[in-house]
Amino acid sequence: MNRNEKTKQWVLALLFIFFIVGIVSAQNAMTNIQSRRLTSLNGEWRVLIDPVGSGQWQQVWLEKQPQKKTDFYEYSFQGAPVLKVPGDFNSQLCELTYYEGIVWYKKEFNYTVQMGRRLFLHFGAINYWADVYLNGEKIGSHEGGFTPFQLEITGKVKAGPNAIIVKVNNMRHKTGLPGLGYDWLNYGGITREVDLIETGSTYIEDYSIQLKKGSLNTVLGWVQLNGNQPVQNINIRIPELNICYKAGADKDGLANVEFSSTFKLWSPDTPKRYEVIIESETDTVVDHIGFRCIEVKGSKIVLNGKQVFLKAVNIHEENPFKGARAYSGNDAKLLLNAAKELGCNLVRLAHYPHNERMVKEAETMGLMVWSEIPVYQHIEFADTSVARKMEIMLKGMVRRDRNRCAIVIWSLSNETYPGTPGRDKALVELTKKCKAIDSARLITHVINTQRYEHNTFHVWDTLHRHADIISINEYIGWYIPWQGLPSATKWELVCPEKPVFIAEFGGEALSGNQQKPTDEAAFWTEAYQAKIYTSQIEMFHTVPNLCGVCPWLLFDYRSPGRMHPVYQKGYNRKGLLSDKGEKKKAWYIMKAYYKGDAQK
Ligand code: GCB
Repeated sequence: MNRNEKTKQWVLALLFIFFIVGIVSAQNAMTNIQSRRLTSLNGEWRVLIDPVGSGQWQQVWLEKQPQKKTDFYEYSFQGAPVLKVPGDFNSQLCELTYYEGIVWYKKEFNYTVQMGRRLFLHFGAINYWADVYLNGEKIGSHEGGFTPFQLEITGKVKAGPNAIIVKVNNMRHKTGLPGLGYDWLNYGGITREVDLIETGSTYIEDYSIQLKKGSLNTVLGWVQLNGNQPVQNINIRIPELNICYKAGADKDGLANVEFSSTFKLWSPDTPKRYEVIIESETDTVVDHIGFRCIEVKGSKIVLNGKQVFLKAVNIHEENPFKGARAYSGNDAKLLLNAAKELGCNLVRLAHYPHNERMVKEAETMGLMVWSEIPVYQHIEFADTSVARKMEIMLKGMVRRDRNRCAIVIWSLSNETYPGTPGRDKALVELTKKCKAIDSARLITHVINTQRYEHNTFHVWDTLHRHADIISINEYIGWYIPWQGLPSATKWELVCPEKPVFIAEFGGEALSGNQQKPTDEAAFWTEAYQAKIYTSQIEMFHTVPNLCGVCPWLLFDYRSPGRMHPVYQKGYNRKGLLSDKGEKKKAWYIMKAYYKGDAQK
């Protein structure tokens, strides 16, 4: 290798390191922030809309002010429009409806940190890239639209007003997660809460308190401290059960936890949670934790020792009535109440980790949760940065919700293609990593590449071998016509011993549309959609080891690629409910199936 080539390699290596550092420069967020000392920075933030990226060279984070009479700057937050945080920007200003680009956000705050205390700036989620500045200095960046991150700002806050400026960019990218193409509105902005969190010099960063895999009475977990006093006594108290478990954190701040008790187990019928108090010598965190055991035994899914059939529904993180990204407790109740009314016991939160309230509310209401990372369709698996991003997003998702017993399934990919270079290697590695950080939940990959010929499904993708459940998306009756009697469908499975979950099926209908003819797809009638559902239900009886089904989806939702001017108007109309909450015929069919016909 000549000198020039060597130099080139070094430059490339350095660029790669800078890139990776760019992705991870924000810190892992502490778990359970609701139990911390919080100061909310939600509310109105000033914004500059920057479609051509000129804020970067103008260095808007410096907020330069004219000094001389001849000075001027072509930006200013003074007099700038305001947007609500949390909230996507697309639904707040008409001119941003389909915007994908840069918006600069600014918020001022006053805060006094006592000596010896620490201060963190915590973002619930920003879609998609974020560069964060405090008082003119860049303090970190983050990539990924659906997981929380924090930045430590101890020692950086001054007396009087402090200014946070965030460059938010929701532009799609080939090596992003998701990548370039996806079937939902790319809501950008500071979409979840922003908080200042004050802690002592050593705080409880994270903990895992869940039943050991396969056990109904033994908790196996750990507590992780962060700070200059790692060696501490730890107590885990569950007052209702008279439990006071004592452990010791080691020089790395890690304490192992193992204790047994007789728990009233969490399930959809009895969503019991206990107050759990995690105490170190310098910090206390309170959580409400449920205990349950989820397993695959043979070809069955077993919850707390009993077989369970997953009566599920797909949900996007959108408030249908507002046409906006969902984030609040009320948004969560609206979506989850509808799932309950349908008769569900599980919600598939597609296609990215939804906000924390959604998961907590589901847990309170007695809904199992399927949580997933945005590894969706066309992903550049061969790009080394992508594997790293998948891992970061997986860890972010698990870290935030590992104590949420409602979550029974981690889904690591949706509709990826076996021919894509690097796919198998990347996803098999990811599966191993997921098992290593959480062995007590089920893992799946959703696949739609099965062949459907001569009324037979050939489910052949070998990625299924790495999953606990075979999850299949199929749109027979909509994208692909039936090839015979649904009740005579045949199956050939790559792993015939595993449970099979139909993770998506359905078709579109415009609510209220009773137009004729009702037997042609191109008229978007409720009758046509209803027929798909009755046929699918007939077909379900033919699926070997069927462990559950999950219609696509609960409500019609915004998807700019759906541009039929009469029937779609920018909406994916596969909802059982319209975006106004009207029940389509298919809703009643699915509800009746869940009430009676579905396996118990
Ligand atoms: C799928 C995708 C889902 C789409 C749906 C559809 O297979 O997983 O995100 O929106 O099909 O409506 O076509």
